[in-house]
Amino acid sequence: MADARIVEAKVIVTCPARNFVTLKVMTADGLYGIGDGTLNGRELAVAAYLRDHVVPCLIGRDSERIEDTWQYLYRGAYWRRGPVTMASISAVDVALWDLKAKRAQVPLYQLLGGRCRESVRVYAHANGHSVEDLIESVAKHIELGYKAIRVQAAVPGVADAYGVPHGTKTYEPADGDLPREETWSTPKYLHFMPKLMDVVRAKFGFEVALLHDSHHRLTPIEAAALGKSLEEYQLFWLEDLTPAENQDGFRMIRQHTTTPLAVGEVFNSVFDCQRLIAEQWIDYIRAAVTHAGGITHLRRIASFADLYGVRTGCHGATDLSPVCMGAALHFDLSIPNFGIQEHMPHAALTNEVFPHAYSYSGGTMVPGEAPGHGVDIDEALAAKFPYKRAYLPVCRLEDGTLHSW
Ligand code: GCO
Ligand code: MG
Repeated sequence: MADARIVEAKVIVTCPARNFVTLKVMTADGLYGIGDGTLNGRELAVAAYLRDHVVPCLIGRDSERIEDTWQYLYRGAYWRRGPVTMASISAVDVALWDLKAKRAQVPLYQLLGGRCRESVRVYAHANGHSVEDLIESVAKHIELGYKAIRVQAAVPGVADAYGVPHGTKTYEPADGDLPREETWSTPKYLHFMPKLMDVVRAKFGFEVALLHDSHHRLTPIEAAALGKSLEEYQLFWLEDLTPAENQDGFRMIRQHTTTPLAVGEVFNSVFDCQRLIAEQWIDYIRAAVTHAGGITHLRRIASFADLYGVRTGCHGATDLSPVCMGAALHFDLSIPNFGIQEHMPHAALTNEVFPHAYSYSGGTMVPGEAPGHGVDIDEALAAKFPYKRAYLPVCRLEDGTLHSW
């Protein structure tokens, strides 16, 4: 008889090219499941929350009771929501889904209702220090088979545009032992963007889907102006135009432009997007498995969004571990209102520490057929890369005012 009681749960913090927080949950019958709890720049807060407050509550619980465990950790804490809490709950939730699917010996998507599609459409990141560099980067990604590409380029006269690497390194924003300070100008950006999109469309035509991320830097009226100025370039989406703490800010953007809107990579609960979705102010919800309470809560968000014709576009940056990517691909495959999945490939070293069943080909990904979510952690290798403090940058306007990064 299988004994699914939890006997141990380990928090593993490792830095193979960048920091990751992983929870490994073990059951009495010798199975284990793993979940991702990485919160970029604040990793150790999640590790402590898990180790000191969550793990003691897990020992002896029935690992098969996923929903009940979710409710226990969410309602039971009294203090609800917040990125640290929700990343911790997610780590547990994904580990339990992994365990349940392994015990049933099926790939996770089978427990989520089975496949709604054959594969998952993904988008890549192209960027450049100049328009020419960007064009080269887009061409390279088209060659790799991507049909959807996010474009970010340096803005003339602006010291640090979002999404462009410093020097020749691969883009990885959390690179400072203390937060690096970047400088930003919205007027210069708004002036430049239509020119940029004009060049990209002239060069590549309208077949490739183009996306762009404003990274929370605009006011609602600036965002509305940007959306309007880019309409003729028919973008797949404009992302994070304005900070979304005030969901009503999106009402104004929506009144002025038909450019599709995506938001939500920093959301951690359905309550962060309840009005955005119900008022149909957005087209894509970007919440991620790791930051929005795991598969259990992300399914709830997606089901709610489906009622209003809003599709998903899960965050998939490198600061979400391969465990998150694996879980996201099972989720993407199984929901009716899937839109697109972000794909920012991990470093080779990260992939070595997290061997996985998922794969990319021709602009799409599949999670693979391994039981569970199909992602593992090589603990011995992980132990060779201890945590290294790393911060995301902060952003200031040209007069020194602190702005959203
Ligand atoms: C995106 C993002 C990210 C974030 C990063 C912060 O992929 O759309 O905006 O790259 O900046 O995840 O930790
Ligand atoms: Mg983003």
